[in-house]
Amino acid sequence: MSDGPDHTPWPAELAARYRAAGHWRGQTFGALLTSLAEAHAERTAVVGESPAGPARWSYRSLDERAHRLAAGLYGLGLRSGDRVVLQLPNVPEFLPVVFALFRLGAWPVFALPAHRDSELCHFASHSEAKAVLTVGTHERYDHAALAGRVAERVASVRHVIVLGPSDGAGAVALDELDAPPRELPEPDPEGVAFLQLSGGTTGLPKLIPRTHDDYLYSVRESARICALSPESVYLATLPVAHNYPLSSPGVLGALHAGSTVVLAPRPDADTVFELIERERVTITGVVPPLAAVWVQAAEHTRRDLSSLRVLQVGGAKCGRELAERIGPALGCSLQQVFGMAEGLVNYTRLDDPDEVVLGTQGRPISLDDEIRVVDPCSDAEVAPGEVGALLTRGPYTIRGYYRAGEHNAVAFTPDGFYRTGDLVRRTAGGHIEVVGRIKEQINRGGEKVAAEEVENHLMAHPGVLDAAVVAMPDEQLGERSCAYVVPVADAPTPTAPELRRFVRERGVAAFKVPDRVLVVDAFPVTGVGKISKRELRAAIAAQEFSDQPTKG
Ligand code: AMP
Ligand code: DBH
Repeated sequence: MSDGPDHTPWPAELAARYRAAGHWRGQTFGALLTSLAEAHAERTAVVGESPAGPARWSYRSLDERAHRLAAGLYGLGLRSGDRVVLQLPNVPEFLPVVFALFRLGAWPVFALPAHRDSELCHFASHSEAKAVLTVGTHERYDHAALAGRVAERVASVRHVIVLGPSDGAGAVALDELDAPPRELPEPDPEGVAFLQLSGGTTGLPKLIPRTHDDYLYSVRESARICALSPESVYLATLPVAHNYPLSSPGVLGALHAGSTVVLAPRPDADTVFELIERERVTITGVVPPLAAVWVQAAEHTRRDLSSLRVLQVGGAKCGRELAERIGPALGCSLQQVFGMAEGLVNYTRLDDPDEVVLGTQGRPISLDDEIRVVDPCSDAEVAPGEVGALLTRGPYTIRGYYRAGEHNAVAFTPDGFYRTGDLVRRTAGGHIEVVGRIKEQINRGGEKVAAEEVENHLMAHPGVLDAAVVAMPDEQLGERSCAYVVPVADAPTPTAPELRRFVRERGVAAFKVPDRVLVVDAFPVTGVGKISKRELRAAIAAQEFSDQPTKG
């Protein structure tokens, strides 16, 4: 699994073209923050709730914090190229921490707050991380203890760094990593800046190496496409380490434009509407199920939402009906976003006609984003307007996952196109409509679940002979996961609640625990004897379930 290079560079000829076109400008994220602090010194950069209380930091203060923290992390022993698993919720410290790591040239690995032992151990061991940087307790979960277990199990991890109170022995308090700024060598702008996560389709989530140059290009263009300015206020509603709220345009796009970033500690309508009113938020991004909840809540709210100009919806398909309700209910424009941590991001533009905004997932950021819509079997391009698998290549789409040679051979075409696994149709105007997918993944309201990862957890149970996880349609989340399980013949047959508990207790993010488990005698098979997931999906879609997915 640790075969393959850390980073697969673009071919020299294309890299030269991206530089000549001005896409790649040779600027690092650290240098960007330095220039932002000069341009917007006392303007508010970030607003949020830190464990220490409310925070409101200027660009100058953010810059100073990042410098001092970089020096503190250096003092601890972290160096350029070291990997650091980062698990922070939506706290203001997220920003100085990532910029400190960028300045140091250490690579954050962007874990989500929902990740547990299984995922964090994988990120740490696969990246041979030197440190885990986390929060003490968040949403009543002890993240410091989780990080401690990772440090025990993964030999490369030498430091656990904790934001806020924790009683973890041996952990370093983030607050103590405050040192006078020091000169640090400037990282290579064409080198890796961080490892982002893929929702994945196979066993375990893949790590995605993104460079300063490529990511900064997508961030700069995203800020322009979303019309961000120093007057804008961007609210990070989703977990900020995710590629979407990080970069599309996300907190980085907002800072790039000199806007104010507000971090929502929770995405519920009460919390968010209060923040929109108080901070005069102009733009935020959500997943479709959250948009649906807000649309309903907006009917009764007494909060003043009039500052909101744009609601972005992405991460999963926004249906036409929901799309049509957003403008009238929230008094703002809808922007659809179809992106992926591997690179390509599509937006509907703010001046697109209604047909495009309501009925498509937008078009790519860049004219240099190459798009192919192909027959999944032959890779031959389909006729214009027909449905096919989306392949893409371009100035901010990776050429290979981190240390994943074998997987790269199937995830990319020989000429370097990334196989997104999405089924799309391209309109005559060049807009993309997502119509489905060929990858074995469940998109649970924007949270991606790799079928194989969950199948592996289920098959670790002694009573399970075989498992197949498929998506089932769901009114609220778009999809939920359904696990079909064939029990071992001569052992007690495990029950559905038992198997769900078993998966949860193996230490996985809660959204990966199968929503429904069905124990069956055998799987339907295809002509060549493979499990027919198509038939399993059809079976679950045809059934009417009056009962709710089991909880607990
Ligand atoms: P990841 O590769 O884990 O970053 O997940 C990206 C995937 O999320 C895409 O390949 C799509 O399958 C899905 N996705 C993201 N945005 C949208 C959208 N607006 N509509 C439909 N699917 C989306
Ligand atoms: O789902 C995603 O991964 C996603 C959605 C919208 C994304 O990575 C992005 C925008 O950048």
